[in-house]
Amino acid sequence: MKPRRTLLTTVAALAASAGLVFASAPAGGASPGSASLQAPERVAAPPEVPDEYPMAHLRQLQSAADANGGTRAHGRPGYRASVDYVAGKLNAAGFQVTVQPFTHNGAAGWNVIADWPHGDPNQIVFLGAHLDSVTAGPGINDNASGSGAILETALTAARVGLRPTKRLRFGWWGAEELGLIGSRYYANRLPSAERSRIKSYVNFDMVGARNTTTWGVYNDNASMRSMFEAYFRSKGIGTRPINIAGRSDHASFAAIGVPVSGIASGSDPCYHQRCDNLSNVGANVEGRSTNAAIHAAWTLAGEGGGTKPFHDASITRVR
Ligand code: DPN
Ligand code: ZN
Repeated sequence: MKPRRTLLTTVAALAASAGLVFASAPAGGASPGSASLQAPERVAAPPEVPDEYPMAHLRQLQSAADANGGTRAHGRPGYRASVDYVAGKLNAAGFQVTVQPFTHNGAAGWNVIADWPHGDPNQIVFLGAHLDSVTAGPGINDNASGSGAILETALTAARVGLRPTKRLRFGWWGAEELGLIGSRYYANRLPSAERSRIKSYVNFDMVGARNTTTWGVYNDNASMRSMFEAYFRSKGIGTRPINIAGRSDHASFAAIGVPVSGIASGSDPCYHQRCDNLSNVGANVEGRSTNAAIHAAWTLAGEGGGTKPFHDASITRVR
C-alpha cells in the first residue's frame, strides 16, 4: 500500500506541475484511481474539445429543420433527418447503434441508443438528451444543444480510443416534448437485470443558451452534483442547484431506480419559440457544456486511458 501511495502522489505531483486537473471521485463503484495505480502512464485529465466541434452538430440539426418546414418535432420529417444525422455519425465512429422505433399520436418516432463497446457491460454510465423540438421552431437550444454535446462526447471517446472501466451508453430520445414519451418507452422496456446495470444517467437538456454565466446542476444526486460543481469551479464558473423534477428525460430513469443528474444553461429567451435557432445559442456556452459532459463521462466511467495519443492533432486543450 505504501509504495503505491507514493507512486500515486508522484503521478499527481507530476500531473499538477504539468497543469493537468484530476477528475473527482466517481459516484460509485471502482475508482479510476485504482486503475491508474496499475497504469500510471495513462493518468490524464479528460480532453477538451474546441467549441466548434459540437457547434458543427447544431448547424446540421438547424439544417435538418430548415429543409423540413422549420421544425424537428415528433412526427415531422425534420425529426427523422435528425435521427439519421446522429445515427450516421455514431455508426461511422464505431458505436453499436440501435434505432428504436415507437409510435405516439399515430406517428412514428425513434430513440437512438449507442454503446461504446468497451468496458464492463455490467456497469453502464448513460448520457442522454432529447432529440425532438417543439413544432414552433427548430429547437436549437431545446435541444440540439444537449444532443450535440453528447454526440461530441461520444465521438471524442472514439477519437481518443477510450478504454473506460465501465461501459458508456448514449441515448437520444424522441417525443420528449410530448411528455417524455421516447425515454419512458425505452426505460420501461428494459429487462430488470439491465436496469440494475445502469449505474448513472446524466441528462443534457438546454445547455447552450447564449449569455449564460452560471450553470444549473440537477439536485437529484449528491455525488454527481459535486462532480459538476467541482468541474465548473475549476473553470472559474459558478453553479446553482436546479430541480427539473419530471420535466425532462432523467425522470424516466429515476422512475426505474437509476441515480440521475444533469446540467442546464441559463435563461432561454426563445424557449419553445420559432427564434430558438442557432443565434439563440452561444458557441462558448455549448463548448463549455460539451466539455462538462466529456468530464462527466470520463469521470463516471473510469477513465482507463485512451489507446491513441492524447494530444493528437484533433484534440486540443483550448482553455
Ligand atoms: N427543456 C424543457 C423541455 O423540454 O420542455 C425542460 C427543461 C426545463 C429542461 C428547464 C431543463 C431546464
Ligand atoms: Zn428540452
